[in-house]
Amino acid sequence: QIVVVATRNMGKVREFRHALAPFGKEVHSLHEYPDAPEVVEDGNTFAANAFKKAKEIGDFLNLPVLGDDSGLCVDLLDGAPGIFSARYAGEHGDDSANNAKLLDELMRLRQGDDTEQPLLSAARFVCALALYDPATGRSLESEGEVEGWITSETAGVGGFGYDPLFYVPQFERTMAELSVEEKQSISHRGVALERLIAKLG
Ligand code: ITT
Repeated sequence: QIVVVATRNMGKVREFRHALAPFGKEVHSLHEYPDAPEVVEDGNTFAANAFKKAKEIGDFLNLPVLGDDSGLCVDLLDGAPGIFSARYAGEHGDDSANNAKLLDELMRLRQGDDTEQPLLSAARFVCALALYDPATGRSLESEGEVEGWITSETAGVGGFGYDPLFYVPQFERTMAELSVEEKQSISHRGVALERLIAKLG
């Protein structure tokens, strides 16, 4: 049975495939539907954008669709980049430019601090999910978060996005150093998906 996720982000797709395979679900992304429209992410919240992705693609395909809107909120940056995480450095989805900009901003703010503290700021990843069914016009929604720290140096090659800079205290490693299973067990997306599945009953 197929689950359509309204995303072009292969990092997200990999995680959904891994999480849903045990339920016998095959995950399709928008790479399988090249004619699907571009969804303009102009909502003010993760939840609003997740719903928009699910509804616009669900109505277009006439199939139930899962939308994921997620991002990184950094305390020292008053919650930025937040809903703008994918295009923080300008170009959409340029992970290494986004990471470089995040480090630049934090280093600038920390200038004058003479501590050798490698953890630059507390931060959290947030994920909002919406599962929209065009047959009923209804949607199920959930949200998940994970708390961590932005480190001064990238580490690890797993995951995607800001994972190499996001230090997870429970594991004493960055998100990019975790296996897919480990990441899923604590991540914003893993938590949000668990909550959505619980709502599905
Ligand atoms: P779609 O809209 O096609 O799903 P996107 O990458 O544009 O793909 P978002 O608008 O939700 O998706 O932006 C999410 C950004 O937040 C993503 O590009 C990463 O920079 C960051 N992000 C989200 N989840 C992450 C995770 O698990 N690990 C690292 N970074 C993450």
